[in-house]
Amino acid sequence: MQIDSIFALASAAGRAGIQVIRLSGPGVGAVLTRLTARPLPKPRLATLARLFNPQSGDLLDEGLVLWFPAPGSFTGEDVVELQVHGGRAVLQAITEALLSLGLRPAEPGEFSRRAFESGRLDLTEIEAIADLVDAETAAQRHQALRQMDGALGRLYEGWRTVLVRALAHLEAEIDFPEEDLPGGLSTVVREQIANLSKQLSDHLADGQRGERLRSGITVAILGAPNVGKSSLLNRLAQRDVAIVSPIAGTTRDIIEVHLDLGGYPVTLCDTAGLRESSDPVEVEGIRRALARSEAADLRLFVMDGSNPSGMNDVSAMNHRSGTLVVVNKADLIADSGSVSSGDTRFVSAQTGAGLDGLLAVLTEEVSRRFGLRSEPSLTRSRHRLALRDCLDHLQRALSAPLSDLAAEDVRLAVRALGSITGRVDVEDLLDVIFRDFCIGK
Ligand SMILES: Nc1nc2c(ncn2[C@@H]2O[C@H](COP(=O)(O)OP(=O)(O)OP(=O)(O)O)[C@@H](O)[C@H]2O)c(=O)[nH]1
Ligand SMILES: [Mg+2]
Repeated sequence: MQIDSIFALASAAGRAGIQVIRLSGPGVGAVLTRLTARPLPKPRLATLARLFNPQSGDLLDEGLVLWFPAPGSFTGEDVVELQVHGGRAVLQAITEALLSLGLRPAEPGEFSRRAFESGRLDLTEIEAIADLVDAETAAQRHQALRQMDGALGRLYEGWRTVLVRALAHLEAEIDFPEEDLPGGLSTVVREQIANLSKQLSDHLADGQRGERLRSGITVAILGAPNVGKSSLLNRLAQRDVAIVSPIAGTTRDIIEVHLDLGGYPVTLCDTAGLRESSDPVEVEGIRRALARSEAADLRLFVMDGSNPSGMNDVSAMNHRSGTLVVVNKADLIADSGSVSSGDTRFVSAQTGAGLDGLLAVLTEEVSRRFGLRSEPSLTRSRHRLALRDCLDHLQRALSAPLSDLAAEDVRLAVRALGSITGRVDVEDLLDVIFRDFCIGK
């Protein structure tokens, strides 16, 4: 099969000091010699060169060129990187030259796909590159880097190896049965499968921390009308996002702001005040508030400290996991009794008192629930589905009445695990994964 050579802008488009154009495929070495009108430079060393249009001889730009001969490149193919001046005219001129030399523009994700197909990277590592590019906070960056380093892939490959071994054992037993063994699984294989099932279940019961860290953690602010929820949101966001007024029932829609909370990506949601109402718009707002609070990872239940009558429902809320109680308007309370303790924080959205403490507690809670652990976490629902599938087959293997049936289930379990790193026939999966990549990656 003839493999085309491709190219794409690898850096962001627009005016910049430098832009990087990446070329990959069997023809790119020849293309570089034509562009520079010089022999190939030393591999992997930045070399200053002038680039010409080989047809017209027109000078395109002057820049650094890098030559990565296969297989020591990102894609595993011959790769060339042109570091030229940023800007449209340069890009346009070089694009025309590359097209005239027979290269074609890369499809989204095509460089990464080639890296996978040449065995340079497994799927979890490639997904990690996408996550790193999308990372907005430090914790997201750390998680992506760890996965890119292959930690998650190694964990799953390790499990797959254990299963492949168990399968070999099982098949040997089927081919060479011992007279005195009863049907079903031998003790050794049964133990191996049961052990692995336990590890898989533990890994799956992780509170979705890896996925949450990737996509963002939701914190809902809720409470009765007029207690200062919107004021608190504005304070925490450090801008005037939500309307604040002394009229109870001001907020109707859910208002979201994105924060970097100590390195964690957090979406903070202000909601309508909770109360009995006959106004249909307010009723809908309250319905939305409750739904969002249900779906949120954490809740800030806000109360008005200057109005003790509204403090009744605290005990109910306080016992709900993932809920911090915030007593607002501390500036209106006489000093005694307004001491933050445990999950109850006294603050004033008006003066800002107590907010640092609230932020610290919130960050600590987010970090405890969603921070990186020593073992890698799964980061995508694609992984979760494959692991569940694997676990189902293992459970079925354990209860199979005949070893042949058990073996078939173990084979399917191996396949499910392999689909995470791409160690099986996953052609249909690939399209889904690479489709979301941007061009040049
Ligand atoms: N003294 C004092 N007043 C506050 C404080 N926080 C909010 N307020 C006032 O309380 C009133 C209600 O504030 P909002 O932030 O609109 O309250 P809310 O909970 O969003 O109200 P709804 O949207 O109606 O549910 C406004 O007049 C605010 O200025 C505070 O810490 N101290
Ligand atoms: Mg409000």
